[in-house]
Amino acid sequence: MSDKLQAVIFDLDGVITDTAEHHYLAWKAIGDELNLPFTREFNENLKGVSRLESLRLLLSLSPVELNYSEEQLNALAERKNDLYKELIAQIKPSDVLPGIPELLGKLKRLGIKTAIASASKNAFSVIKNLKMEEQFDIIVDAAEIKNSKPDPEVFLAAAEQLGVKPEACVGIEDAVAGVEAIRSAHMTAVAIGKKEHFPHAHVTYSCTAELNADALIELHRQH
Ligand code: B16
Ligand code: MG
Repeated sequence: MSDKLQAVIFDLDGVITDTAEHHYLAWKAIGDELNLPFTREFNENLKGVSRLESLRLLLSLSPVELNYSEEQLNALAERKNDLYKELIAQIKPSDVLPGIPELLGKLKRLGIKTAIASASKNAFSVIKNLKMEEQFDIIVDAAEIKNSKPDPEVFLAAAEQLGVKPEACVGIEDAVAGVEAIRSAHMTAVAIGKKEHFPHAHVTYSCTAELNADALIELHRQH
């Protein structure tokens, strides 16, 4: 049996709010400009992955070899980010995903700590627009993380900053790379999305409304 559950570590985009959709729309605009066959299915590979790595994946869809200079690549990534920032400027408190406020409230009452472990350098802006700055014990600064998901670094940093052992944590993710990161961090992994995308998750829920503190405690106890 594992240690008692002490912390729940949340991914941001696609778990706390639907910014996964905003990332998709911004990349889709860049893909359309470059005439790349970018689909929602392919977008699953970009979730949780850093901005430049996402661009590299997008460009890999080209049937011909693209020889962009580093400067051109940075300009494309910056343009995607400008589009994304325009979209997230509209985010408001009611955009928090169903079930999240109730889950955070229950975890607080139970004395279970919470953190955000996002790959996004825009995470603080999103949390600010949601007016959720006070609701998490820790928000890891993505700018301080050297190795992006699937590397466990951001989840391990969250546990360390909370002062808990990784084994005492549950991680919640909507990305394949994110679930791998949680597993590599030796945490209990909860996925949000389609079951077939997440063979390595300990449990997969179709949406955040299905999250429940008692079920997370029980799941963690079993792993
Ligand atoms: P940015 P998460 C990730 O956030 C997104 O899933 C991914 O699509 C994005 O490329 C990455 O953040 C970097 O974001 O360009 O804003 O720095 O899911 O880990 O919260
Ligand atoms: Mg995500």
